[in-house]
Amino acid sequence: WSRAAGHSYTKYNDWETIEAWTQQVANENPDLVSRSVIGTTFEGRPMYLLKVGKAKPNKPAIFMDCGFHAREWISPAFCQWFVREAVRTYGQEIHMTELLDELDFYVLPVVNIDGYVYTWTKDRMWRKTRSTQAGTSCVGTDPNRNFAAGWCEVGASTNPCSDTYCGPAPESEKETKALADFIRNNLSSIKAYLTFHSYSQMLLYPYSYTYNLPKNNVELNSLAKAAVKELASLHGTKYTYGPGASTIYLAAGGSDDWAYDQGIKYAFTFELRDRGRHGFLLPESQIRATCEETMLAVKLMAAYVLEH
Ligand code: ING
Ligand code: ZN
Repeated sequence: WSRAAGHSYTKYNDWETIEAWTQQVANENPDLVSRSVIGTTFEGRPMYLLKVGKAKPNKPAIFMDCGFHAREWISPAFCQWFVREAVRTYGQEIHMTELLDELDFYVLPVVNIDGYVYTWTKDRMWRKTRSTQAGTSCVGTDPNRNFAAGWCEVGASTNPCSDTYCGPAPESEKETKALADFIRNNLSSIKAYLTFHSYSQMLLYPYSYTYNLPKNNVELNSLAKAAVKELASLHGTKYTYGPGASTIYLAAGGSDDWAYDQGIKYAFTFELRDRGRHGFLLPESQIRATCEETMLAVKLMAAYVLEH
């Protein structure tokens, strides 16, 4: 198989390197990792999904995605880190072993691959997809405004030139459609949805499209509180947490709100480091600490989901 030459967990990897890595990590860990393709991006790139867990019938699952927004490079770095820690510590560390014995993690390392490639080649601050449409020369839709959750009602733009353009219709983007189709087709097993963005150091849960609170608001609040406390225990990194609308801003069409309304009772958006000093340009020297502390929160949440 092709080797992931130059891949490093403590550096930002370009798409070609991440693509080779998905194959390598699956090939090297056949009892824990399998790779599938859930769709194709606007520019024709395959969207790889890694299923991480020990084979066993009828397992519950947690869906995790990274790289919704092209410039948020720490996010794909975390998904890669998560998979590495899973395979590295399985059979070594009791908590991870139990999680992988009892749960499957679906990990989509980069959702918006075309945008990610564009940030490496043309514009480091690009956010949206790279889709084009008739009637405008502006490119791209905000994938996190493109879901059918109060779609385009608030905190999103109908202007194709805007960075928060909601798109011509919900799931108009091949990338969001592929993600939504996969979740719809696996709703009976998926117990939690975790999506990783940056930056702000926040742990958000529904809703972002309305100030209404989700039915299990009290439970989500206490789980978020426990997760950010666990995260802070490693390096003291402080996260705020709460419903998206009141914690960050009102914004419709987000994937966590959509997943929640599909019936996935544990839906969270992480806003990883930092709080703005470096912003989207988080130095590579912070990848390790960011990923290590985030692992603690994710493992706590996974253990909670397994018990409930
Ligand atoms: N933040 C998210 C965004 O898409 C968000 C915040 C989360 C909005 C959940 C809607 C739903 O704007 C970043 N940094 O992208
Ligand atoms: Zn984002």
